[in-house]
Amino acid sequence: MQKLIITAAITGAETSKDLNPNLPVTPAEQAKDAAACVKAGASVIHLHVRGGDGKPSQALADFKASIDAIRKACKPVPIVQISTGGAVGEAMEKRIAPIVNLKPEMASLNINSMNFGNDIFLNHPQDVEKLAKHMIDLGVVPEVEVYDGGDIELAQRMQKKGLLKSPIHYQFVLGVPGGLSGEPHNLIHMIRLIRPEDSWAVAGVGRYETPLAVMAVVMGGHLRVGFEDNIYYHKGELAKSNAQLVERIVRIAKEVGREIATPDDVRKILHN
Ligand code: KMH
Ligand code: ZN
Repeated sequence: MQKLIITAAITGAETSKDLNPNLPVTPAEQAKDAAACVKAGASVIHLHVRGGDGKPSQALADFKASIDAIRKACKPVPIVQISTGGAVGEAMEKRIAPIVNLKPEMASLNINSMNFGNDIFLNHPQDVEKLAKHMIDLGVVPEVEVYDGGDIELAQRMQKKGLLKSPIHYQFVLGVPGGLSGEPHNLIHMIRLIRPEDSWAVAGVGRYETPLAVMAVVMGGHLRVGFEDNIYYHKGELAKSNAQLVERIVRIAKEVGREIATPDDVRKILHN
């Protein structure tokens, strides 16, 4: 099995301090939490940023402030994966701008539209194509966010058109109302749809986070934990930090003998 890539999705766009006061939103809070996640074993930080008002932002200055603070605080320096999903309703130009201007090592890429809770997450084919082309041209590694089986077939069609390089690295985001739920058989179904050369990670939303992460550990996949997807440590008990969630899955991985990837390991695994 490949070494385990642990991504910490520390902030997200749909969460707020009202739901969990420990949510990091300022660059300083994000840097402190990311440093603890990296120390615990996370190698990738999936990054959404907030503006001064605490609301989701795609502003370059906000991304730059958080990325600089995270890179300074973390040892070793993690892969900072910029979110191009942003918050639902965000204009595509603003979602593309951080890629073109900041040229991150890695970024998320959402390729399909869907109902997302009570909202619509719109990803027009022409916009997706534009974003995917920028990523190829700039050497930004895409993590293809997929929420249902049809998204995988769409990614394979994009690959045929030269919009995605092979192998594809997928994030199966399971449990969003509007996408596939996080039942174990759904993860198995998603894994069966991808090509043998491709790699996968899973992000279970809410109560699905830990069981799906454990499945990834033993099945040879990779995983994502963090407040973007889940704010609880146990049912009814808020997590104290993102690092607490990373620490738990690292303990489990070590118990079953799965080695943890460092950021440099991830660079070798994913930079093709
Ligand atoms: N906030 C969601 C609408 C991503 O980061 O690429 C989209 C999202 C996915 O979080
Ligand atoms: Zn995200």
